Amino acid sequence: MDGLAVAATALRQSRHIVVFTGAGISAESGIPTFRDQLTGLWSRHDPQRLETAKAFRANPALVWGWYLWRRQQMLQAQPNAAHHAIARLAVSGRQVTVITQNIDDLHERAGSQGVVHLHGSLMTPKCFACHRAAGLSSVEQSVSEEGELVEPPRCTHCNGRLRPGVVWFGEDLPTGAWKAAVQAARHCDVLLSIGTSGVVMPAASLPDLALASGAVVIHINPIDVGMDKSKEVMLIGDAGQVLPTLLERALAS
Ligand code: BV8
Ligand code: ZN
Repeated sequence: MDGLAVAATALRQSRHIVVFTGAGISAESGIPTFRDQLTGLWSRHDPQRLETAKAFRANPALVWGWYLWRRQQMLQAQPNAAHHAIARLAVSGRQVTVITQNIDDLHERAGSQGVVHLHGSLMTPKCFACHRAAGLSSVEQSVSEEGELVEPPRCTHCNGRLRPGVVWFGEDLPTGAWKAAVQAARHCDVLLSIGTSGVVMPAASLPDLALASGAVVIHINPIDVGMDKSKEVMLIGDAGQVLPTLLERALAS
């Protein structure tokens, strides 16, 4: 049986599916990924310069401006066919847990509920000093181009600088989110790993955890990211094409 048929059969027979996504699922919505050459964010700058608390301390206006730019890109983007296919999966009578490394809200806007954000979200700024959540109204500012410096707003409680509500390198993942993700990976029948290069830990350990727990892992990516383990399927292609086709095959009665 070809990969698509194996994957469709596994999904059809599953009771609990984990959908684990990375930046690649938002690529067809026009949001740059990290590693893709040319368009990738990390091909234009060093993540350690922008995605750490140390970077924020050193240059809050640069980091805050960059996240404002990314938030604007997200608000101008629309969920794509892959996000919508995942939302449809959740109403197919199975338990579906969506776990994402992305900080955009495209899964939610496509209708997915209870999305587990391992690395936080652009929608939840908080105070760098007292960690209190700050309402979105605090993010009225806008930027006209990437790299523009914007001084972060101040916390109404302690006057500390606001920061993006994301997980930076060297920061712990939100405990509740990580626990829920490990639990789901341990107990699912199928884990769909979509649009991730599998580099950033500990998030990237989830497919291995699912495999070790006896699940089938299906990768969807234009490049082969498979680890050649048994019960692992590699579907080469764009998520916006492959996922709707796969679900059509799997859910066709
Ligand atoms: C932590 C939020 C404990 C911010 C991000 C081992 C164990 C634990 C930690 C470490 C470890 N080894 C190293 C570490 C440290 C570090 C780490 O993993 N470093 C890496 C670089 C080696 N991890 C951490 O610091 C984590 N914290 O472990 O806490 C701790 C505490 C103190 C001290 C030490 C440890 C926190 C990491 C979180 C970082 N924050 N994001 C923001 O977004 O700005 S990471 C960010 O990068 C994303 O969230 C994501 O996780 C990662 C990017 O990966 P992808 O999503 O996969 O995107 P990428 O561009 O790489 O790939 C896109 C893929 O899509 C490609 O494969 C492409 O082919 C494909 N694609 C393209 N188009 C399509 C497509 N696929 C389908 N369809 C398409 N159309
Ligand atoms: Zn504060």
